[in-house]
Amino acid sequence: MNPEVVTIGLGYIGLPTSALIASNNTNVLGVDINQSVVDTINKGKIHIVEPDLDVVVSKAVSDGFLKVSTRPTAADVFLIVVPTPFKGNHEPDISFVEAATKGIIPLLKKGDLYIIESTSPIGTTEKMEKLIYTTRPELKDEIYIAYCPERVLPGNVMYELVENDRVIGGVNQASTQKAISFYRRYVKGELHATNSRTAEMCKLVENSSRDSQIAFANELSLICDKADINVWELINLANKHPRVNILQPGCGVGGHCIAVDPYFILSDYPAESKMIGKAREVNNYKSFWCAEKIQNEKLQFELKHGRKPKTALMGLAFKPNINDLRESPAKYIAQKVLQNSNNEEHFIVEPNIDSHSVYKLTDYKEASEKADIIAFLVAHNDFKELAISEDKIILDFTGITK
Ligand code: SAJ
Repeated sequence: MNPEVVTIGLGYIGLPTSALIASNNTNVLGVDINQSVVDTINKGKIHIVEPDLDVVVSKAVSDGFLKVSTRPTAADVFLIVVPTPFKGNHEPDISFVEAATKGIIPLLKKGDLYIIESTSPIGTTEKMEKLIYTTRPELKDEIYIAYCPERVLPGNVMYELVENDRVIGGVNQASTQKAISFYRRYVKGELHATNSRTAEMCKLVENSSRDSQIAFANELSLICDKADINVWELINLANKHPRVNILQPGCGVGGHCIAVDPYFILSDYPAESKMIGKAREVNNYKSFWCAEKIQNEKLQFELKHGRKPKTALMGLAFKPNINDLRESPAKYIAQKVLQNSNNEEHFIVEPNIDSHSVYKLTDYKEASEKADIIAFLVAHNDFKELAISEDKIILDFTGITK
């Protein structure tokens, strides 16, 4: 018997989505090109770190509602949840969406629903519609095609998949309504109808908006450093205004969404995307600036003490309390500092992972005791409980010691 739903891509979003749908007693076939991912999930296990996901996957697999394979089969609903990275020049790469679509085109039949969830440049859904109907002209207007972006926060995915509102844009009204009735079975949040282009842009805008807001905070941190003002105190005070809500500066913006999605607008609309582009520049520059700051502090120490300092680099993850290092500014800073090092000692700390293929990791307490300079790159909760002796030089890029 064919599954009702086929999901293509079993990563950070595809696997939780497949598991959620299957846990509602819907037969799901999850598809991934990576055989080891398929083998892991078929054993009821998971290959990513996300709270509560293991339990839901293991139950859905043992109940028989979630099966996984490297090949799709016919189904009634197809969800495309593959990555859309960018190429070297920051241009979006939709080749995975295209390949996934090509893989299911021969399986499509009248009445099927095809949905893209992958973050995509504007017009991708229409492009895939064209691809489908060029290959299978007899299906023209006989299937439903829509775009529905995910907007879940890593670390809280299983809750947000159900509770968040969703934006759903079909290539026509019938497609929008068909997709809405599908998501209504699994999502408690409101489902907002629109067209596919607006839905695509909405996802890009959400993350670009956050990027711009963080850039504002990061810019303030640079100004405050020169003006000898504590930026954390400043933001806290400014936020006492009823209509001001400034975010927190950090050592840059990382992850695979906020640091990536703005380029999807920028590369298609370069002349118009002035602020969006500037925000990316400011956030990237902040990481470079942090690395320089550490470098300078090391030189000052050597001049003053006549010996090279020991430096602790606290955190490698792209944000607090996770083990995900993708596009991590902290990792970039560590890399830069080590590249410029002249055989002095560094302690690389990341309490959320056991080991790293490049860096030798040091326990955070040991590192903070042994180091002369302690640079906080990520505000992990573990670091908050550290009792740091007064003779240490602290570079706090995260506000953790504020
Ligand atoms: N950051 C700051 N200062 C802040 C907040 C965040 O420097 O005040 C930094 C973080 O340290 C991190 C980066 O920004 O390096 C991104 O972290 P995040 O927690 O803001 O977001 P992500 O990347 O984990 O998830 C985002 C979310 N989008 C928005 O909040 C608009 C999530 O809802 C999306 O689903 C996700 O991107 C995605 O998949 O697109």
